[in-house]
Amino acid sequence: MKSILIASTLVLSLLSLNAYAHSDDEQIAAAESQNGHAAALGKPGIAGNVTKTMNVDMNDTMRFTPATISVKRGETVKFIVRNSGKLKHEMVLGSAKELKEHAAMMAKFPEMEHSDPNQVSVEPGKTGELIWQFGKAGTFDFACLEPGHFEAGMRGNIIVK
Ligand SMILES: [Cu+2]
Repeated sequence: MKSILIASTLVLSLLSLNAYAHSDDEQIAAAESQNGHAAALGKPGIAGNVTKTMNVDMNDTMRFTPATISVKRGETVKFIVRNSGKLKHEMVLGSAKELKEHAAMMAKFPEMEHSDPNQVSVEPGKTGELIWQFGKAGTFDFACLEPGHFEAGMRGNIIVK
């Protein structure tokens, strides 16, 4: 009886070791695919290459309109982003994971100024522009990372076909 107990304890600890290793591998795989994902999104676009212009509205109900945007692979899109609310909003392109991490950082450091080519911050009543050349086909994400806005659902998808 005792030997069975020892054996099953051993099996259990082996199982948990295996589970641990497995989740580690998964984390690495997830990180790798995330990096690939970010690069697949594309790169800052050049104004002269714009083939499509899209109007996006942001407002204080914490929504983007439209919240789903379809573009073609390789296409350079100019987003004309209007803030029709009374709060500051922004449109940031990225992977869901990056956006989530960035949102957490913004929550910790609300005064943090950030400006990258994959985003546009727009003051209330103003309009900003973001030019982006999309890469591979896939579904990507965008969000507003003003503190609390991402969490309130201010996000959308870009479907690249
Ligand atoms: Cu916002």
